[in-house]
Amino acid sequence: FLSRPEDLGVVAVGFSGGQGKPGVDAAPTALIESGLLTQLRDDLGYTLHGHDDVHFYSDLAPAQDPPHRGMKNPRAVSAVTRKIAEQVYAQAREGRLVLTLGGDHSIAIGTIAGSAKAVRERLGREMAVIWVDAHADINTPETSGSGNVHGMPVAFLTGLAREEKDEFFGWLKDEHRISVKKLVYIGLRDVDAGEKRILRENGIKAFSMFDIDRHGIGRVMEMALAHIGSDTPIHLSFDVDALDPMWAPSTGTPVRGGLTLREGDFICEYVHQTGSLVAVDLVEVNPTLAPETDLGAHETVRAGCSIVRCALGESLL
Ligand code: 5AB
Ligand code: MN
Ligand code: MN
Ligand code: MN
Repeated sequence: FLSRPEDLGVVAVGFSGGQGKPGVDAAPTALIESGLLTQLRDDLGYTLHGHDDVHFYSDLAPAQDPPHRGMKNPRAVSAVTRKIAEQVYAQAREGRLVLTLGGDHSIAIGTIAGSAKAVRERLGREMAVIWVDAHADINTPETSGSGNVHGMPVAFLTGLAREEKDEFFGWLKDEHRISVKKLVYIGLRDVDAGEKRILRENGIKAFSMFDIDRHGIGRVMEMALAHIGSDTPIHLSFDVDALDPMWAPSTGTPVRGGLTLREGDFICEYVHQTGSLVAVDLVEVNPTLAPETDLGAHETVRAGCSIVRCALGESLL
């Protein structure tokens, strides 16, 4: 699906407004300083575009941002994700694979909106999304207990949550949205009661940790891809908290009993191998949250780099 598969558009997003803990905005710099982009260029042979700065979007922060429908920082998250959608779209419409380094998971409102629009325009196709996460991130503003938008991106992207006003995600149009039929979850283990109802009522395909233990990750990936259908462009949105805290402790909402690093890498390798990947997000690395020692932060950044390299084809022979 890519006209320039050797070209990689990079969007580095230092944004944390979709949740309450500072530090997740420092992730792109930490990932880049640990050598990720150099490896993608020198070892994997990509030509990089748009990687010169990490964007903090401070000019988009409104003076006042009181809650709306219970959402925290709604204007800031809406304005920043709108800008990210433009940045991702600008890379994707060139036929490049797009890598976004977050940032909290609210940024996927922008990354998926931008790539879905570009895929529709370039290929006349609907894109699929593989969402790898401990959480389903499909709360509507009304079902959310926290008001944190990083727990809502999938609701906005599928149209299950909607808003009229541009300043509260009203800028999201049909061209940006994805179908619930083309969405697959992997790694779920901490899903809110309201979210379980949404998944059930909409028949959304989800592979929980239980399914991974039962079938093994190889069989789960076969089933996930069979659900999406072969020959469908794929956007992979990888929340580092899908990994067990043993591998990725430095994240805002860790949940025990997760994927091994090897299982996470396998998911990415498998998706890369389909040849259908059009965009990848890596989100929720928070290098300032280091349980016990800074070793935790270092390990989490290392795990994040491994996930991205595997998604971009490192381990294929
Ligand atoms: B993450 C929770 N469901 O809505 C909520 O890390 C957690 O992007 C959301 O997956 C976790 O606040 C969001 C309780
Ligand atoms: Mn999560
Ligand atoms: Mn998430
Ligand atoms: Mn390749």
